[in-house]
Amino acid sequence: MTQTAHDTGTDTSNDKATAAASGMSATERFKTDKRAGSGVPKERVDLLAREVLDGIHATIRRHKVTYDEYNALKAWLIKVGDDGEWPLFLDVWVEHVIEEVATEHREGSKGTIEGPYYVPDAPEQGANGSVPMRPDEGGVQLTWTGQVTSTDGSPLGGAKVELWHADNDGFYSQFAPGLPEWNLRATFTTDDQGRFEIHTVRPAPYQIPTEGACGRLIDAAGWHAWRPAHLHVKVSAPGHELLTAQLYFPGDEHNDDDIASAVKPELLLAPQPTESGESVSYGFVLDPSQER
Ligand code: MBD
Ligand code: FE
Repeated sequence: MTQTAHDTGTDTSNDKATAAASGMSATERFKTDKRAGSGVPKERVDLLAREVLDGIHATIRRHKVTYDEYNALKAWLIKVGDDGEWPLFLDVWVEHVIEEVATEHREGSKGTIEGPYYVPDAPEQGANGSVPMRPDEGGVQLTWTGQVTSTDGSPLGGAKVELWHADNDGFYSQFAPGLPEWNLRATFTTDDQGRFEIHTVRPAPYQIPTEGACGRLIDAAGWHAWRPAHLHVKVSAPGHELLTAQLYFPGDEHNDDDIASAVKPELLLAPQPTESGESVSYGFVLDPSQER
């Protein structure tokens, strides 16, 4: 299951975690996932493809795009594929609007984008446990307690809280080589009061991989590659809509200029210092599934 630089054809001379391999690993992951969409109706493809092309044509006319610029675009699009960075590109610059549209009807907790580095079926840790980590895992210890409820206030026992996040160096297990398979990935199950208690470490601010095509775009446009430090979660319970979210830490300088546009004020944690690190309380309200 573990994706290594070697598996994905990326040339690295050692097995240490590198950012370059991560984009390519996300492509391999997506291809083996069951979620790749198919069967979009012809009418939708016609409408959407035509409107996107109309938008491109309008930009070309408005800004009198040259052959030099057209060829730079061609070369860059080829490079996105060669580098395996389509998932990274789409999740950083497009997914936030997909998520906005998909969840605008919700009354429960706000969510945000999934990003490219989710892996299903992380190890079960019960209602109260520690995320798998190395003995010398870097970062401040974080204790997170919370409750999962339905929009009517009833507690959701047996709800799943899947957590994944980068390590203190900004690397995700199974996407950067050299990390234990399930490092900083776990699944928690709420008790009969809907409660959970999670022990992990606080992740560091995160730079998306800059060695590939996305980095070239960022460079060429004079942007930056930073995302604020974040915890990823998926929260699910029978009869309820799946909530995909990320949680952020106050004071992070990139909360206001996340390259992936995925920060919302409702997703900010308020951690308190403790003797051994930090503790935080944050819970989730799930919307009942819509009847069809
Ligand atoms: C990430 O860790 C991430 O969360 C997103 C959205 C994009 C790239 C890397
Ligand atoms: Fe992330």
